[in-house]
Amino acid sequence: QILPNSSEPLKEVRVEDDRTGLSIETLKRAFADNLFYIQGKFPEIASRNDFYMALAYTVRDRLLRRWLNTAETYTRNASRTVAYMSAEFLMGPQLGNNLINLGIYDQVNQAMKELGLDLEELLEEEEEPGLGNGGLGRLAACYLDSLATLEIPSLGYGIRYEFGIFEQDIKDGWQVEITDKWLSAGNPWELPRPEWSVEVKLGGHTEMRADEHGHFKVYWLPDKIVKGIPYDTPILGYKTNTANTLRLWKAEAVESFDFYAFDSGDYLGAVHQKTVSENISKVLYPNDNSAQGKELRLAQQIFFVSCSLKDMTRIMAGQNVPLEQFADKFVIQLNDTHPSVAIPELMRLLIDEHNMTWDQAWGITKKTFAYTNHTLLPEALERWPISLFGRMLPRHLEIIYEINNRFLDEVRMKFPDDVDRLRRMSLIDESGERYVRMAFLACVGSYSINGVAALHTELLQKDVLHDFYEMYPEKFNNKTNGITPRRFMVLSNPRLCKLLHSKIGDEWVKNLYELRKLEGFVDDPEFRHQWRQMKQEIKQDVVDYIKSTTGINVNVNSMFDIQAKRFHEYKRQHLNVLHIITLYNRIKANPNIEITPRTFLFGGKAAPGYYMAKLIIKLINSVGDIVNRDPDVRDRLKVVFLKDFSVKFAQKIYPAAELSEQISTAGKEASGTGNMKFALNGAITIGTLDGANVEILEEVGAENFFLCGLTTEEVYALKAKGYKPWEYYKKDPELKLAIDRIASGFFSHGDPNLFKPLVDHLLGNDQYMLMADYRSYIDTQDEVSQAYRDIDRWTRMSILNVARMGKFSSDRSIRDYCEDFWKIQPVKIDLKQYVEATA
Ligand code: GPW
Repeated sequence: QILPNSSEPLKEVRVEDDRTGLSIETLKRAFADNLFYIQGKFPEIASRNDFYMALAYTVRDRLLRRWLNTAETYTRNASRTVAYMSAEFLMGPQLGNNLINLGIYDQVNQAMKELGLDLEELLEEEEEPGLGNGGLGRLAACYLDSLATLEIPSLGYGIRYEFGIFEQDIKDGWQVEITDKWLSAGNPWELPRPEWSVEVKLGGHTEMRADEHGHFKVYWLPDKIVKGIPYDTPILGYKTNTANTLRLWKAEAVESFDFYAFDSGDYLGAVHQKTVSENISKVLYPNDNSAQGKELRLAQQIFFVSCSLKDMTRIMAGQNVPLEQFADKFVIQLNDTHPSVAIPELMRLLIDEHNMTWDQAWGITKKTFAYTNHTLLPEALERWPISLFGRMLPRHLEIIYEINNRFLDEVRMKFPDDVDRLRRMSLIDESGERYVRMAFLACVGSYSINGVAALHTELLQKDVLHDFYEMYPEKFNNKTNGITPRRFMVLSNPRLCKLLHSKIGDEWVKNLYELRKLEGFVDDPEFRHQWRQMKQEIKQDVVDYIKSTTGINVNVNSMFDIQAKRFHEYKRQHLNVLHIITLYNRIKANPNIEITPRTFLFGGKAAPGYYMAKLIIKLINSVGDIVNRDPDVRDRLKVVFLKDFSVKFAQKIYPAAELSEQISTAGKEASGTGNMKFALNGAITIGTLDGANVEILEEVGAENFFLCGLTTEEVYALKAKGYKPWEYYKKDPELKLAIDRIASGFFSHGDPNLFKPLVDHLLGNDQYMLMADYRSYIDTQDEVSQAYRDIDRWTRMSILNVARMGKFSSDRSIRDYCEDFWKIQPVKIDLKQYVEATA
């Protein structure tokens, strides 16, 4: 680090008021300045995006002061830091959230108004960074918000994908994918830090050679090197001065490659090499809860993990912390196994590049990592074919073999003469083609293993990781997921916030348990009236939105019944469809039947290669086409597929929900977090005893939750005794008719082939047991319809759901992580008037 050595160094630089001031006048001046000097536009020729950018830079300036203050404090104190490693960060739009967390939403709103602009419109303009698939990526983003709000020194480490999750269009009822060019208009929230670039080795082979002292050492001779460039985004806490960092790596070719190729005259070859390197951070894999085992994906994993670990050693060197203290300086949280190759990579760095002994390096590694498991689904558990793994990471494979040898010795010691156990627990699956089992590697290399909801953790211990639980019971713990109330309430639901403000103040934003105070108002008819009024206004906005985007007329007085999440058979969107068809069939059988009017809203993407999920989307649209047009229905049922579900869109939709569909097969959804977002916004859940639904039910009370379906034990028992979906179909006339209508081509212009694969699945093996849960689901839905007719009862339920959501704040989750095993304390950041310049 170069410090100015003049007798009067750049000690203090005055930070311009226009870059820090929060008054309306200052904000307006700063905005005009940024429009002129950054965008290079005057108002008459400025586009809406220019105005958005000018405002974004105005806000970023205000973040920068807090960001640099924070970095400076952490550096000076060499603070213990959480490194949250994740292949996905589904951040959502930044502008609105930063306004909320800075506490200047109203000022900026007013400033824009005085300039003749509309803040809402500018917020709409932002292209969100969709660098995640769903729950796992969004959880990472909520955790960054809570870490900053709780003033915990932390860094998010991930990949700066050039293309995030694809944009979804619907053509003829089918999903069509469009590439997500989120960076095309520029990203005002990030700062590239090329000076902190690092190099990552790939491929090649290893050799034993004597070093300069005559000691034998392993050398890895890669056949490829790529450069990682960090891009930093500030993560501001809510009404604190803490601004932590999200550091995402972009892959580029190293210059030496160009020189090499130029020398040999292979100009096109050099350019090609460049493309190959840059491919690494090109695109997010669009699979949720399914591991594809692709080479490029492994390259992404080692790429960001290696960059991040080297970045951490650089930080330590800058703070004069010796490498022996790695585990004291950093705790690395592995967001599922996607970053678990960090375990052998840290071993390699410590041994090969910093000359530690195996035992020293292993001692540090085991104290550094903590692993969060997010799924029980076998197809989502990552395993890498040994051949592929060894080709790309020959040194890491050697290290994994050595970890495995020593680990199996430990197992042998604890469980003598148990050969089958050794086979089951080996980090290498040798039952057929050989694989590295990444979840097992993560278990062995971490000091903590956590599930994401109580039931999920229990099932991990009983089932998927049972052997590891017996081996290391002390490592296992539960950390039930949470969501940030800043984005999913303060920012997204201003109407509800206003009402809450008038009754219980704003303390709940930082302490969500404060919502309990609402319970005192459930018996107040005036309050209940206001509550309903509020919901009605929000619903009307969505009605208008649907009308303008799809042309469909939705009855604002119908129940808004919403299922918004990734499409996956285990999540059972098609069970919801069977309910819609059942209601439709009842109307067809008796057009004058009494029916509670409902609007069924669906949102979510299917993985591009997941045929069955895409067929379910097509089914929803096909059923909608019939139901929405049939005059017998008389507008009592509407089915709407809201395309391109995203964080931005989610924020619009959760507040309007009245019924939240959380109907996964018991034992399949690790936690779910959409369930929490809906309930926090006053929707009532219809759900199975799965994931965090169990805990939501526990918190809100059974009388404020619609429970349906088999329990996990019942699912297991039914599987064991031989599940026959056909029998349910035969015995239940409503079920039979619903299935028959799909199978006959009723919803597919008479074509019985279109949905045949789906019908065959359901009547054949029905892996997710829709047939078994159908009757319970339908009967519970009938209770829902009854309850909705009792306006007072429904309103009470809605209020009590909100009042009892305290537990599901991500602040609670993060506090639990900190206290239980991160062992890390908040660090207060003083906001200085001046920023020191350290050249
Ligand atoms: F398979 N989750 C997800 F475990 O969104 F890696 N994507 C994924 O690829 C995986 C899990 C993985 C979700 C879980 O499905 C959901 O139940 C959970 O609430 C969420 O992760 C956050 O923990």
